[in-house]
Amino acid sequence: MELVIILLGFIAVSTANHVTLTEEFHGCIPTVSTCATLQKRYEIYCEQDANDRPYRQKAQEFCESRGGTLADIKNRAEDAEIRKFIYANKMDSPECVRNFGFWIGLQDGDGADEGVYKWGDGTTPCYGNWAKDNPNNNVKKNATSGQDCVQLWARPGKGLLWDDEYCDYRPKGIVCQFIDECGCELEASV
Ligand SMILES: *[C@@H]1O[C@H](CO)[C@@H](O)[C@H](O)[C@H]1NC(C)=O
Ligand SMILES: [Ca+2]
Ligand SMILES: [Ca+2]
Repeated sequence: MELVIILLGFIAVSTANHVTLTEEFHGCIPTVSTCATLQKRYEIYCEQDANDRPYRQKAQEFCESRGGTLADIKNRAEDAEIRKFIYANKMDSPECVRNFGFWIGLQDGDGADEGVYKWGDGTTPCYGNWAKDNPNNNVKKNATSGQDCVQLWARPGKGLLWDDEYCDYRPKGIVCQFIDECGCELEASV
């Protein structure tokens, strides 16, 4: 019951602030589509509720509740489009993201998987746009896991470049994606 209340509160806060954008999906070698008109649509949300923990997991569940996932940014065009929308709608401001970031669908693991980054669909990134000195797996606030969840970094001067962040330390904005599969499937090329 508690969970339902928190989630509804989150939706009520967030829908007022969200922006939708649509673009053609270009995929990322070696992932190709069998369908020429596959569409990827994004929804970008201001900061989640401070009670919405664990933050990164709740962000993914929020996107899933809308029929999507956290965004996989597979190439420069998608990355640029998302940044352009955030800036055009002033969503990089503290009024939208007091904690200076937006969750995307990239994570690494711990132990042997430290530094092994995967998108939500299980693919390894073939495009990256990391902020200077990142990913750095900072362990100051979490000695066990360090930083395993990637954000678009909205701190002034960081340019929405990618930064690995603690998964459950600060609430963030959310970039969801929705793929219209138009009756076809993604296939891996040789
Ligand atoms: C450290 O991060 C892990 C994985 O996100 C989490 O399960 C754990 O609770 C965190 N520990 C602290 C002290 O925040
Ligand atoms: Ca890490
Ligand atoms: Ca970092």
